[in-house]
Amino acid sequence: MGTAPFGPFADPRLDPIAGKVEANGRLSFSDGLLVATTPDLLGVGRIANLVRERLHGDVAYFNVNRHLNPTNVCVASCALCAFAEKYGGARGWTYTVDQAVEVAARDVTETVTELHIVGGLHPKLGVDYYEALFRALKLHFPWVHIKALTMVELDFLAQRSKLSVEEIVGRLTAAGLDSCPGGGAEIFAERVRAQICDHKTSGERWLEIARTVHRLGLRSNCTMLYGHIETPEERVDHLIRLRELQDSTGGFQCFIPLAFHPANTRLDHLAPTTGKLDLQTIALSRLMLDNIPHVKAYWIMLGAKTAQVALHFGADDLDGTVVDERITRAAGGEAGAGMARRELEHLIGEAQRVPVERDTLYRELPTPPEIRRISRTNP
Ligand code: V47
Repeated sequence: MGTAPFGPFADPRLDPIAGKVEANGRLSFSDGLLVATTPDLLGVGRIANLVRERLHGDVAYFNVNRHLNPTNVCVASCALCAFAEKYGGARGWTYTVDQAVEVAARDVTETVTELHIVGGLHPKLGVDYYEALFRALKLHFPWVHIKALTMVELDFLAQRSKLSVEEIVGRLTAAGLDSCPGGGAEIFAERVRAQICDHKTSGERWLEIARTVHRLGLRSNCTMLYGHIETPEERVDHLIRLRELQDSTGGFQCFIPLAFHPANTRLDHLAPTTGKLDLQTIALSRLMLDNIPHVKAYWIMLGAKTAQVALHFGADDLDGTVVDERITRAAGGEAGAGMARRELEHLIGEAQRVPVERDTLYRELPTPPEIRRISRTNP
């Protein structure tokens, strides 16, 4: 029999999990494994939704953002990646600072609140390039939050410049860096990293750099790439390692499960993720990460349809308008052109959630009057 208010579960093994969650208890590794592997998708969805509504009620967040990839040139050659190009390769690009500002200026209007900036590990770009880039972007778009550079990129910059991560982060913050995105975490288990990403940052090192970033006062996000060669045990282990770090720093604001896209990668023999795995991973994340406030259903990787349903499986955020996304597009994703604010609001509203625009730090933003007018005339 199920535990009130849930009613019976198709998989009765979920009963004690629901009981623990209702009592605000923490799920163990074996609880997580059950949540990750049960055939009862709707059961885990209902439990995750309880947590999601306890934290955020009916609200679903989105933001108005643009991606900017100053370079795709990368010294690593990760099997999971379709975005990177070797130095000197025909598909490579590297913007000068002026070119990067020009690309951003194409669509950074006053309604854009965030630039999401990541790129390859370029052998010739040092910390001075990123300092100049952030300074120029702040000069042109002073209202925009710069969320830039993964733990892997910070590690690479530190090694390349023979400086500590503290020094790199200090210099970049002085130049305009406001927070860090969550990429590059992939799966922490070394068995998997050895096969899917040969960049040198280990799982341990990724966590160590995140700890440093938080200690220096910056917020960051965290991710998990799933749906390739990892086991459910490795997924749960990844989440527990993030939870442990969050217990200690409190610096993660959002977790984003990233659905692997195999096209154009060296793992293109793998099948794309299924709807069940996508939704179950959202629910698993919400249930295991009891100390990270937000779980993002990144519509670019999930597709808008699954992301909408994920708002009832534990997710409270869809990310944003995401103009000019290139990493997923390179791997066969079809959403690179971005989504209008009105479409995001419609997706959220149709899912019976209340759309709330946020900034990168999850502060609620008032709807600008001109947007209110447009929304009224074009519902
Ligand atoms: O680090 C790379 C992953 C990440 C593929 O912090 C792939 O708010 C799927 O981290 N299929 C970049 N995934 C995206 C990312 C992100 C996205 C949105 C918001 C935030 C945030 C962070 O994408 C990479 C890597 O883990 N990735 N290749 C691929 N073929």
